[in-house]
Amino acid sequence: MRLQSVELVRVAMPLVRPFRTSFGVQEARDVLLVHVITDVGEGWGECAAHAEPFYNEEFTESALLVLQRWLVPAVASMTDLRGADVGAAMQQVKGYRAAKAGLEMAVLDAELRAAGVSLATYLGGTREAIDVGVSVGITPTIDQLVEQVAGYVADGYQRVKLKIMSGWDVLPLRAVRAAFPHLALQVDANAGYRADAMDMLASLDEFGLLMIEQPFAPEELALHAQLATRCATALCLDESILSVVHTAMALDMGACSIVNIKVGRVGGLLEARRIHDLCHARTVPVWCGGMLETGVGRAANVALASLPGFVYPADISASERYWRRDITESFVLRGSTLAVPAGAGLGVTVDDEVLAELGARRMAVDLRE
Ligand code: OSB
Ligand code: MG
Repeated sequence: MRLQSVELVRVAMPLVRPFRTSFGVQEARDVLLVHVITDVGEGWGECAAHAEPFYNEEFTESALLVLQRWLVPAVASMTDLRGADVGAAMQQVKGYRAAKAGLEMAVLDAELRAAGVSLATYLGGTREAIDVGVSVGITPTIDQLVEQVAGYVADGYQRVKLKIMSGWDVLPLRAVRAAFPHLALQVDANAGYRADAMDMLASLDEFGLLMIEQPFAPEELALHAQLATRCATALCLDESILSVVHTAMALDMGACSIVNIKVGRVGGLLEARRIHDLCHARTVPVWCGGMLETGVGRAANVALASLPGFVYPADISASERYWRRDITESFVLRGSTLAVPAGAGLGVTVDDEVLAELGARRMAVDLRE
């Protein structure tokens, strides 16, 4: 296989409701898609970066530039292109893992479509549907939070993740737990706390949470390990986990006992699978995180989450939880699950008309270095 042309598609997609976390509020996503045309057909990928560098260092514009200037030319120079080799070809570029993930995804999609193999099958998926939950942002009032959670529970979601931050932790949790005594509940701090929150975080044991996700800064592995010895609730890392090496380090240090795997944070589907494999071999449970993806990235996430080591519900909700209209077929909730696409590649089709209606900008990339 070889690349014939690459198009980067940038589209502003308003969220159905604003999403507030400890690092800020998002009202729309600055979506970047990678569209490759190869000698065997086309493929699509999604770069999960957001408009601002608030979740991590990467942001959409930076990813766009790095793709144009270095990543696409590196992959375009490969004459015997295979998705499995894309990661190594991009190794010279440090970081920009969401950009790399988007390009690798597009090449894999093209390769697997041509071969007639679904991404889930290629990755080693073992389920036809995956358990999912919903990640609920910080709301103006506790009443509004309880109301939102009630709406998602009515939709069918059986697991809810609440975003927490300093000033929005024990009280909102107490209210949601009182309203839903048996709901599978977990929290995510997006690295918003410092060491002085240790006692409060340990006290969250009273709420019977599935896990506490990323309370401290990404590099604070020792602090996470200290908290792990002080509370009964399992700790999960998100922002700290950038690769399989980071995963082994965090596990060896006792900084977490559960791992959130995100394709865009770790540089691609195949690194994500390596993290899954390491954790599976060590009997460490993993689950699939989300970055408010469109149907393209969602399809990849759902395929990944069909691997056997993904044992907690994924942060992959139905399309309607994010978008008034998705750019692919919608993912629809069935009970508290989503069906794994069975079609070749990602198994979804990008709707050019919807992209046009949304005012997408399509940019051809110069393939030469
Ligand atoms: O920390 O998991 C996170 C969204 C954007 C950035 C970071 C995170 C999230 C979510 C939403 O929690 C998950 C989703 O529904 O896509
Ligand atoms: Mg998180």
